[in-house]
Amino acid sequence: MAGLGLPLTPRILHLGFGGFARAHTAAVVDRMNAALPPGAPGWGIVAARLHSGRAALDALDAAGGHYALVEADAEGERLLDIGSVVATLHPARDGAEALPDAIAASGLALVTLTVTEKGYGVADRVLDRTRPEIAADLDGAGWQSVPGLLVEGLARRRAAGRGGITLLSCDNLSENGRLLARAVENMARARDPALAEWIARSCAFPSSMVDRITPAPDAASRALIARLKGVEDVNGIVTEPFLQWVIEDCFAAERPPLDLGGATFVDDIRPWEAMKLRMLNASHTMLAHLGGLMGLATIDACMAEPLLRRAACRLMLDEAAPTLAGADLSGYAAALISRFANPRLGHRCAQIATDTSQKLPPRLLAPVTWHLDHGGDWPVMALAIAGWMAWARGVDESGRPLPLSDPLADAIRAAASGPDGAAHVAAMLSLSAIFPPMLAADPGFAAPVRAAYLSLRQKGVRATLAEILA
Ligand code: CS2
Repeated sequence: MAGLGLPLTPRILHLGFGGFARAHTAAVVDRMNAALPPGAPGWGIVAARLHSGRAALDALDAAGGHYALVEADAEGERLLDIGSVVATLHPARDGAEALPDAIAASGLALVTLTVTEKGYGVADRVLDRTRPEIAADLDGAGWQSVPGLLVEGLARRRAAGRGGITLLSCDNLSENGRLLARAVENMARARDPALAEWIARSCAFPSSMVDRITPAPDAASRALIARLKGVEDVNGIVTEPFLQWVIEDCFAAERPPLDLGGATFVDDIRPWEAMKLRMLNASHTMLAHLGGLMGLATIDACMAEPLLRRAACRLMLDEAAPTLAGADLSGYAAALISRFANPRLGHRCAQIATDTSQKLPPRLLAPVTWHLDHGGDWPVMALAIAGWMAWARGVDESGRPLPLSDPLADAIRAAASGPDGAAHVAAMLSLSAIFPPMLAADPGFAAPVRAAYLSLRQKGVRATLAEILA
C-alpha cells in the first residue's frame, strides 16, 4: 500500500476507483470531511483498482491523493480539488494479498464498490458458476472475482477477531445491496458455512442509488482540466453539476455522515433505484443504440434530434412512470432531459452501449415485465431492445462499424452472425443469460420486439420513430 501521509484515517476501501468514483463517491466523502465538526477525524479512502488502471493510481500517489474535479454545463464550469484519498492499492503492484488484507484492516468500516454490473458475477440474481473467475474462486484458490475477494477479506477479518463492516454497492443494479449480499453469501457458503453465517450476522449490505453523468475522460476533458488547473492531471475528471446518492440506512460498523456530503439516507431504497434505472438509464440505453445507429456520437447530439428527444420523453413519462410509485416523475423527467442536453459532457453513445447484456434486465426488461402483467403499452422500450439487437449486427445505418464491448460478446456475436430479420430476433432472444426463457417464449414480449426490429431494418430509425410517436 502506498501511504500518502494525509491527516485522514483510512476507513473506507473503494473497489473500482475509476472515473465515476472520482466524480461521485470520493467527491461526497471530500465534501463530508470538509463539513465535519472541528477535531472530528476525517474519513480517508483507500482507492483500489482490481485489474487495469495501475498507472492512474501511481499518478494519484504522486499527487498526494489529490485530483481535479470539474463540474461543467452550459452555464459554465467549476474546478474543485478533491483530497479524500489517503492511499491506493493495486494487486499487480502491491500483491494479491494486499486487497484482502485491506478488508481485514482494523480501522476499516466501509467498503464501497463501483465494479460495473458484470463485476458481481451473478446471473438471475445468484452467483454465476459458469464464469471462469467465479468457478475458480469457488474452488478456493486465491481470488479473481469481486465476491471471491470480499469473502477472502471477510474470512481474514473474522480470523483476526475483528468486527463486521458495511459493504456498499454503488452500481446501477436494482437492489444492488441484496445482489451483493447474495453473491457474497453464495461464495462464502461454498467455502465455509460458518463464515457465511458470521457475515450474515456481522456485516451489512445497504442498497444505494448513485447518479452523476460522468463520461470517460477524453482529449477534450483532459484539455479542459489542463486549462483550468494549469497542469495536466491524469486523474482529473469532468462531470455534471448534478449529484445524487441515496443510501439505505442499514450499516454494520460506524456510519460515515455522508449526508453532510450531499447523500441521503432512506429506509426503503427501492422506489429511488427503480425511478433512476427505468427513467434515466433506460432512456440512455435507448438513445445510445438508436442514436448510434443513426450515426450520432453523443447524448447531447441525440437531444438535438427532435425525434429522439420526444422518444426519451415518451419512454420516461408514458412507459417508465406508470411502473413506478410516487414522487414528482414529470419534474424528474424534465430535469433528465436538460441534463442529457448538457453540451459540455460529450457523453458518447458508444460508452453507454457497452455491457448492454447486463443493463437490459434492470433498465428495460423489468418495466416491460410490469407492462406484460398490467396490460400496458411499451413501444419505445420495444424499440430500445430492438435497437440493441440491430447494433449487435455491427454496423450503423451508413455501414460504419459499431463496437461491441460486452462480457457476453462472443455469444452475442455468434447469435448475430446468422440470417437477418425475424431469425435474428429469435437468435438474440435465445440468449438466456439476458432474456429469461419464459419471457423470450412469451408472444406478448417477442412479437412487439420483432415488429420493432423489422421496422428498424426496413424503414430505418427515423421513420420508425416518426410512426411510433405520431
Ligand atoms: C449510463 C450510466 O453508461 C451508462 O450505461 O447510463 O453510466 C449513467 O450515466 C449514470 O448511471 C448516471 O448516473
